[in-house]
Amino acid sequence: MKRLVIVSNRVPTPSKAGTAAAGGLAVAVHAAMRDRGGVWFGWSGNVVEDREHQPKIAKAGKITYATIDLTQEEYEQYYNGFANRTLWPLFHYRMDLTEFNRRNMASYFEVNDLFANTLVALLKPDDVIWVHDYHLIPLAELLRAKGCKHRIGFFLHIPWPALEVLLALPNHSAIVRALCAYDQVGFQTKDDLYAFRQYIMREAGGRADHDGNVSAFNRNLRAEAFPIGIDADRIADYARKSQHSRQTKRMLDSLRGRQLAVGVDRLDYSKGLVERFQAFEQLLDSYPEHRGHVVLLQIAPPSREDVPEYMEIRQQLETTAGHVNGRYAEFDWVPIRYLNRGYGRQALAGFFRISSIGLVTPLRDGMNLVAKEYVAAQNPQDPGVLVLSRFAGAARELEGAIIVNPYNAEAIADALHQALTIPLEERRERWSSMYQQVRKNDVVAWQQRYLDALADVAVAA
Ligand code: ADQ
Repeated sequence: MKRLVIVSNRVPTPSKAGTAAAGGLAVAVHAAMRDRGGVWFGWSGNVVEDREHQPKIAKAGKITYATIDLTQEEYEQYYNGFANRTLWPLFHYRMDLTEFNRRNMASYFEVNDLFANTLVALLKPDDVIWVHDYHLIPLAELLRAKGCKHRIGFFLHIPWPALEVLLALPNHSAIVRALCAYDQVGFQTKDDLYAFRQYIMREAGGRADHDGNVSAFNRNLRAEAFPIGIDADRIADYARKSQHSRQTKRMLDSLRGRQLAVGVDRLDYSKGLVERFQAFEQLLDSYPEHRGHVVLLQIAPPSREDVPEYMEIRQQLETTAGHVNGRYAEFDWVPIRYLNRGYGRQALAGFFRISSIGLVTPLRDGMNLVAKEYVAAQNPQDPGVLVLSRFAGAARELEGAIIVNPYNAEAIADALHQALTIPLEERRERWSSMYQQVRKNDVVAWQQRYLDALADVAVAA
């Protein structure tokens, strides 16, 4: 088997690679690499004054970690700037939050060039390279410019925006041209793929057929949807074990027979958290019978704290939680328990298992792994109900969920009421179809499908 080289912006330290602290991409990539092994290359997460020219190498199990540091300026312009204040908001349809300037864009290409230079020195002739996510779209084009003839695939973890939205990016053409330097581009859903094909055909004057063949910018490549999965058996196992843990018992004791709805998200404006709290308030408003009988547990550790929009969303959320609790709390019941911290995967699985509702209502999300983790963690005899945004990629696969429009507080309140009162038989039916899907398309199946397809691409010699 050829050696696999994975490239992602951030490479977690070996001890953190499989933990929840690592976030969606890292959890998935680590699970995918655990058995096959290979090299994982990217940013160490450290910001330094003077960078060393050689990457740091560390080994754990079958994985070799190769990392480089960034300077303060690169961190601000490439990472906080173009990646997280331009591409992230735009690709999540937040044109109002999208900031664009040429300095940040130049830094984005410079850091990609730094990645390319460092990576070239690590490569063996037969390596297969798999690049992840929006931080590194230009990498293949820059590698090719240095003579790299390898098979290179790309997977986008976030949504690909509709044509009209993407056109608001001043350098959209350079970005899509760069993407076409890959041999295979993978998206989370068919909707993302469709939007990409629209750009190729209508804006780039290229061709994109229904079989996934794309020709544009003098390149032929493949583009397909590869919905990402989770390590379903492991989560199910964690959940079974942790239902008897001290932490889960303490949680159950504190509920005193009340029903629990759970939300677990990075603190990000794309996750629809303010709207979620408002919808929960609407539930208490429209259905007074649930007052005092249901609790919303929202776990949301801060992320990207140096970006101003993330400070703002944090404040808004605190204000909204305070408002709902101030309005409805009793001396022995608080409607929203809002926790600004992360938990281990095992503890989370235990919380999922004892929750009657998994509440996943992003305004836009490439996939949303939490939705799948919630399903995997349920007790088959007495499963909870997933209330899921139609704008999460996961909604395309999890048809047993109650699908909601995350902007519509009244409709979410109705869905929550339905979920709280649904008969056991229907809960089981809904859950079992979702569980089968989550197990069938787990993270190993995902990486296998992606890499098999990449191996089949006809690459120009
Ligand atoms: P994220 O935006 O990070 O991922 P998500 O898919 O939900 O979103 O993954 C988050 C991961 O971190 C999950 O495994 C979850 O359990 C964990 N996590 C979240 N909050 C946590 C907390 N408070 N404590 C502990 N663990 C927590 C990006 C895209 C998604 C896409 C993934 C993978 O935005 O759309 O699904 O990559 O492709």
